[in-house]
Amino acid sequence: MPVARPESSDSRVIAHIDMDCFYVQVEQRKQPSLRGHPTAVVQYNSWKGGGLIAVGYEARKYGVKRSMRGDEAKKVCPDIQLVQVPVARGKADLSVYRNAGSEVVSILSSKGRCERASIDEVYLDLTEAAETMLAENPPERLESISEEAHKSHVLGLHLDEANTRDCVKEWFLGSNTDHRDKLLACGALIVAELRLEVLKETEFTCSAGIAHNKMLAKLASGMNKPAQQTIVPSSSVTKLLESLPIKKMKQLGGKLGTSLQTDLFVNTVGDLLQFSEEKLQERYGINTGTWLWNIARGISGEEVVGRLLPMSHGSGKTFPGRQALKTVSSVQKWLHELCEELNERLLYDLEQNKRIARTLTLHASAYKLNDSESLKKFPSKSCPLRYGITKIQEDALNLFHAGLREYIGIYHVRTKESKPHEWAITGLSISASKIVAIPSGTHSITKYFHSQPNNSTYTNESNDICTQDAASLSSSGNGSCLGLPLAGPQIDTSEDEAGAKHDMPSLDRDGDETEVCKARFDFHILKCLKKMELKMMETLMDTLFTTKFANNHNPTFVKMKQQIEGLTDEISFSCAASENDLGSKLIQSKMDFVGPGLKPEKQKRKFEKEKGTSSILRFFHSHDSSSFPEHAHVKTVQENEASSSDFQENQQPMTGTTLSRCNLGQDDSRSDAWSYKSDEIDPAVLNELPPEIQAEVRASLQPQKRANTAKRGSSIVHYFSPSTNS
Ligand code: TTP
Repeated sequence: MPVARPESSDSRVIAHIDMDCFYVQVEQRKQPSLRGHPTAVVQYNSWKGGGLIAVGYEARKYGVKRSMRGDEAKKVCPDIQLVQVPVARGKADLSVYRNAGSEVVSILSSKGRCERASIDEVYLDLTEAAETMLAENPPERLESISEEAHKSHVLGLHLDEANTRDCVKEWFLGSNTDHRDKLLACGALIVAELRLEVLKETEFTCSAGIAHNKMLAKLASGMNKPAQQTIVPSSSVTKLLESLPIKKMKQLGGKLGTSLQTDLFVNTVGDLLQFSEEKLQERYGINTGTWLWNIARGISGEEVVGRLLPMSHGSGKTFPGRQALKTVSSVQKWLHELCEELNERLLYDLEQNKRIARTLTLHASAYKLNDSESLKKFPSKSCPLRYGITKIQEDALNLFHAGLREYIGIYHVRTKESKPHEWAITGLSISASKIVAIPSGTHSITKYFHSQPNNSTYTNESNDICTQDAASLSSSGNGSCLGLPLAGPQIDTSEDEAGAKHDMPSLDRDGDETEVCKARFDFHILKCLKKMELKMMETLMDTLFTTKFANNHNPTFVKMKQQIEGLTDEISFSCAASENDLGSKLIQSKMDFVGPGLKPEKQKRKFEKEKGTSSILRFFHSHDSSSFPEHAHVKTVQENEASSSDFQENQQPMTGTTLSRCNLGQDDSRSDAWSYKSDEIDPAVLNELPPEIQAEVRASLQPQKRANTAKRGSSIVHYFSPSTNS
C-alpha cells in the first residue's frame, strides 16, 4: 500500500552541525595549556584511570579510543592529559558542557530554523536564507569564495588531484549547475560563515553536513572531521548510500537493522533498492516499509523542528560492579541527589524560559541475583510532576517502589521477604518531560521564588508547588477548592493576580473556577479509589499466603499469586495513566481559563474512562465513606446512577461501570463492605480463577442474594481465610 511520501526532488537546504570532540574542547577552553596536547576527558570514577568519554583528535592519532580506561590510554599515548569531568553531588556535573552547547546554539540559530538535537548537535533549516542569497547575491557573481568554503568536500565531485581547490571553487561558482545545487552552494557558504563565527565567539570548532534533508546532512557531517564541512549534491546520493553499511544509518543500528541483515540479507543501504515498497511493508508494516523504501533512495521528509531548548531534563547515575545499590535506603539517598539536580534545572527553566514540565519519569537498570528471570527489565514509571524538591523526591521514591514491585513481584516487596541482595540497581535516572510554556499571566510564578525572603525560613514543604497550581495561580486564587487541600502552599496571589488580570478573559469567572475545582476534585477522588483498590489487593495477597495451598509448588497458588500481582500492576498502571490524564485535563482546563478570550471547554469527568482494565475491583462497590468527603461521594453516586438505597429497596443489580461508591455514607455499620456487580464481571477474569473459587464467586454474585453484601462482599477474602481453610 503506497503511503504519501516526500518529494525526492527536495529543494530544502538542511545543515547538521556537530561540535568536534566537544567535552575536550570545553576543557581546553577552560585550560588553554591543554591546547595542542593529546587530551581526553574521563569519568570522575578513577578506577583504572577512569572511563574515557571524549577523546581529542591529537590523542586519536595515537590510537586512543573512547572505549578505553585512562590507564590503557596512557599506555598507548604516555603524554596524554586526562581531565576529569566536573563532579557535583557525587556524580558527573554536565552543566558546563550544556551551557557551552547553548552558546553555540545561540550563534547558529541566527540564520534559520534551528533544532538542538543533543548537547553538541544542531540541525538548521537554511532554505530561506539560501533562496534569498541565490536571488540577491548568487555564488556565480562572487569573485571569490571564503577560505572555509574552499575547504568544503563536495561528494561526487570529480577532483583533479593537482587542483582540488579549483574544482571546489568551480562547483561553488559554476553557473551551469542545477538550481538545487546552487541552493546547496548558498547553504554551504552560509554554514562556512557560521562555523567561523562559532570559532571566533566560542573558540570551538565544529563540522557540518549540508544536504537536502536531515538524514543526508547528518550522515555527511561525520564524514570529514574535525573543522570541515561536507556537501551532498542530489546526484551523489545513490553512490553515497550504495556502500553505506546498513547499521550506520540512524535508527537501523538496532533490531531492525539486524533483521534486515539476517532476514533480507541487506548489508548496505543500497541493497534495499532491490525490494519493492509493498514487499518492505509486508515485512515491516506500512510505515516502516515506506520509510525503508524512502531511505534507500535518500528521501526523508523529517522537518527541522524549531527548538532551542531541551524537550526534557534528566539526571542520572550508573552504579557499575560493586557500586550497585542493593537497599531501598541507598536508592533513596541517590534519588534525593538526582532529584535535587533535576529540581535546580526545573527552576532554572521556569525562571529563564517560563516553562513547566508535566511528567516525572524514573528509569532504572537492575539485575536479580539467583534468578533465572534476571533478564526482566526494570520498568520505567511516570507520574504527573509536582514542583518542589520534597514532592519530587517523594514521587521519585514512589515511582521506584512501583517499578520494584513489578520487577521483583509485589509479595516480596510488601512483606520484605526479599533478601537484602535479591536485587541490585545498576543505573538510576529521573527525568522531567512534557515541557510547556506557562500561560501568559502566570509568569509571576517566578516572582514567587524570588519573593521568598529567605528560603530557609520556609519548610521544604512550603516551597512545593504543584505544577497544576503553577499553571493556575491566576485563576485559583486562594489556592484551594471546595476545602480540599492543595499539594502546594497557600500562595499569596496578590501580586500574581495583578499580573494576571490583563489576560483574564471576560467570561463567567465563577463558572469556570468551578470547572477547575471539579477537575481537581475528580483527580483526588480517583486517587482515593485507586488506593482502595491497591489496599484490597494487598489483603487478597495476605490471605492467599495464609491458605493451606500457599506453596510455590502448587500451580493453583502460583496462578492466583500471579493474578493478584498482575491486577495490582494493572491498577498501579491505570492509576498513573489516569492521573496523567486527569492532571493534564486539569492543567488544560486552567490554561483555557487563563488564555485570553477563551471559553474553557466543559471537562468531561468520567471515571468509566478507564476502559480495558480487568481489575477485579471494578466489580466492587465500596460502602466505606470514611475517606470521602460527602460531596465527592454524592457526585460519584450520581454519575454512576446507582445508590445503595436504590439497591436495597429495589433489589436490582447496580449498573455503574467502574469501582464506585454505592452508599451515601449514612450507615456506618456497613462501612467496610464490598459488593459485586454480576453484570460487569469480565468472564475472562472469572474463568481464570480456580473452579472452587469461581463457584463461590458466582454464588455470591446472585443478584437476589446481594442485599446481604456486608458479609458476602468479602467472600474472596473469606475464602482464603484460615478459618475457612483449616
Ligand atoms: P560525540 O558527538 O559522540 O563525540 P565527540 O564530540 O566527543 O567527538 P566527535 O568529534 O567524533 O563528534 O559526543 C559529544 C559529547 O558527548 C562528547 O564530547 C562526550 C559526551 N559523550 C559521553 O559523555 N558519553 C558517550 O558515550 C558519548 C558517545 C558522548
